[in-house]
Amino acid sequence: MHFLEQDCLWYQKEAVCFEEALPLGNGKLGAMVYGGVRHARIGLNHDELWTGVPGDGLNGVDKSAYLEAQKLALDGKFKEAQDVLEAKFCKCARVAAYQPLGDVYLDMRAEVVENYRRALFLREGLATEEFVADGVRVTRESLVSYADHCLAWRVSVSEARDFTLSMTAPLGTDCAVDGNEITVRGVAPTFSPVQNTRNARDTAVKDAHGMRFCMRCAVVTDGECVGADGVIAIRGAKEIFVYLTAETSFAGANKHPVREGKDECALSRAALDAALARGYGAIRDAHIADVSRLYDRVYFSVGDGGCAALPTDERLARFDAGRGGADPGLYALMFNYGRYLTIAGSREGSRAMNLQGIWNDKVDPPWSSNYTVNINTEMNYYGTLAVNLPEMTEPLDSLIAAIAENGKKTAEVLYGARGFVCHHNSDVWAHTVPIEGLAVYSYWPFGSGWLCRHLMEKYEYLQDRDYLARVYPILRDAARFYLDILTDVDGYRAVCPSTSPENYFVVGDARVATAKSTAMGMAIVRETLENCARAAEILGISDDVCAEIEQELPRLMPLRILPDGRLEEWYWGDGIEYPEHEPHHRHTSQLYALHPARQITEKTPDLMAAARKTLEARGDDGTGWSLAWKINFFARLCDGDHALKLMKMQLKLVAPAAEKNMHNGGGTYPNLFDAHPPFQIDGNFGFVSGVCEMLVRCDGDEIVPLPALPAEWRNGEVRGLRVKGNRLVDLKWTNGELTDMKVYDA
Ligand code: FUC
Repeated sequence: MHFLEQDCLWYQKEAVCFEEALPLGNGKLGAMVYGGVRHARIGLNHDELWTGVPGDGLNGVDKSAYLEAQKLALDGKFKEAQDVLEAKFCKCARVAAYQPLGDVYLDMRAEVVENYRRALFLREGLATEEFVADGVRVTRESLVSYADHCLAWRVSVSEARDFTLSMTAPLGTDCAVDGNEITVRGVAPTFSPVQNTRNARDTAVKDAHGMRFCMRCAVVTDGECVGADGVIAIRGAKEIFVYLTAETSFAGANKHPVREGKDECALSRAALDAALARGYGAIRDAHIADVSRLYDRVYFSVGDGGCAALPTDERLARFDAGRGGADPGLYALMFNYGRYLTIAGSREGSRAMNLQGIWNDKVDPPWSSNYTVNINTEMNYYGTLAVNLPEMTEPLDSLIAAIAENGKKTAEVLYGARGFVCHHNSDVWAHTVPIEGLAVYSYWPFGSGWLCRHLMEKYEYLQDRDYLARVYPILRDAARFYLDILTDVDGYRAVCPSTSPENYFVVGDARVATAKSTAMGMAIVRETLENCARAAEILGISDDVCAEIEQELPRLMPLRILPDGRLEEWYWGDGIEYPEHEPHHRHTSQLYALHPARQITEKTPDLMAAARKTLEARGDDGTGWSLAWKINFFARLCDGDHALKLMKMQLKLVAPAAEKNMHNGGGTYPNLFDAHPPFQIDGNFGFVSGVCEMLVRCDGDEIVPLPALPAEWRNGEVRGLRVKGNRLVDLKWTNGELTDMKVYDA
């Protein structure tokens, strides 16, 4: 195996836990390759396998609670407003949980194992293993193909050996072995097992009335296959090919997975037959062509430290120990890994990536491995357009479309408003209601607005008018909702009450989240209205919503600077400045206007200074995604050195066995997955976006090269970054100075 410093992860040991295993995927089917000699394991996921069934989840909540809370907040009774919301509004259904599909194992006997190597080749999308077991040389290679809808696994041995193939599934109800094939069928529960309850699995399996799945694998070998006792015994094989397909009954966010479900058994059968007919070589060739075509669109390097010969976990440990300067290739590797994860996790026709992308081994995953849209889902796609993978945002478009549909009833019933709204959590059923819980996260009607910024941004990147025309009704409905709930607050128009995820201020001895208005809320409303107006202008549309927007925009509550120079997070309007409960909170929501929005720029120097002050007061520490967001903030502030400092913090090695406590600070696991902790994939993508933001800025027509180049990145090159206006940019720099810049049509 030839390891490359910037395009390859490799290890000298098999993975003993999820955070060491290596991810493969085609958007739908996800695989975690643990490797291993005696008991080789590949963990499996399907992006449609979630708990739950469709439903509005309203649980009888109506708009009276919101209106009552609004009145209280307008009277300065902030705690009382929160109490009302928590008693009567934040009472809707909780979201569904993303589920694991199962595992496939290949066992062999081995006494003495030598020269074990395990790797992931990003450019090819291949996971490999090689070792010598009792003098026999074994090589394995696995891939998950987009074109052929299957996982394919090849095992070659220098002398014939015996193996056993088996499959397990935590939600499995039925496992059938027939000759060279295993079929596992199962069904997900209709509710989400509660995180951290010991019997989550048992309860889940008892209520098996939800999404069905069927996974099948077939063995092709020069040896002999005997299927019996739930396993396939493979005798005297020098070569083994395993093909695996899986399908669920998911037929759409509003289709019941049982009554209106797809025929997962027939679909997985057809895919398996097709894979068997194609054969490994053809599947492999097409797969490499597919992945490398996407991967090769961008190249980035800030130098080669000659570290290819070091295993990735050792590289990370050395980097963390302060020798980062000697391994600049790790920045490129982390950037390339993020691009790889997008290619593996989000393809046309798949679901949008959730908190763990598509990779999850638990029936009770952290935060249900859901769509958390008060930053996390959006961060998953922060840099996708900039690294020129626009096709990979199609799953996000389709999630937004489903949310726009379901969020109409939520807007009407919970607010008496037109348009649509989504609160802070969603799932495969396009959940939009405020989940049962605390107002500090649950009462937050801004998810719809934040998601919709992607629609306008995608248009700006691609300049595709047809796309804009298609998504305009969604943008208009997002705007309509805010137009309807804006209310008079001290001479301005604001959303009252408002919260700022997920921080509190302190009133007396109470923690309170609900103020008259918030900086983030208003930044999202402003952006939504402006985007809708601009889209209408581009499309030559002039409707009632455009007229209302024109009237409301000048009256929106502005951003404010506090006496100490920071940006105000909450607006109370009663002359008191309430202290923050957690001054170093991981969310820095008040800076939404700086990033991802572009309301705070060089054109607003006072707000730029306030943003910097805010960041200084927040401090650098944070969870994985929090560090990644701060990289992007400092890039927008043109402070490359500070952005790099945060990158180094993000590249801190987090041991998988360490307590998964978010207050320990974020970092990176041995498999380079972002550590919130626990594993949460948003930080991987926030890192990618951070690199792009540091290297090129494009607000309107003007392209600014290297707006936040850190001093340490003295020499470097980037090719193929996409910017607005459907253009690509190549840059080269030496001694910190730009030496070459090319801008060309995409
Ligand atoms: C929000 C964040 C947490 C975590 C969770 C999934 O609640 O505050 O840090 O990212 O979402």
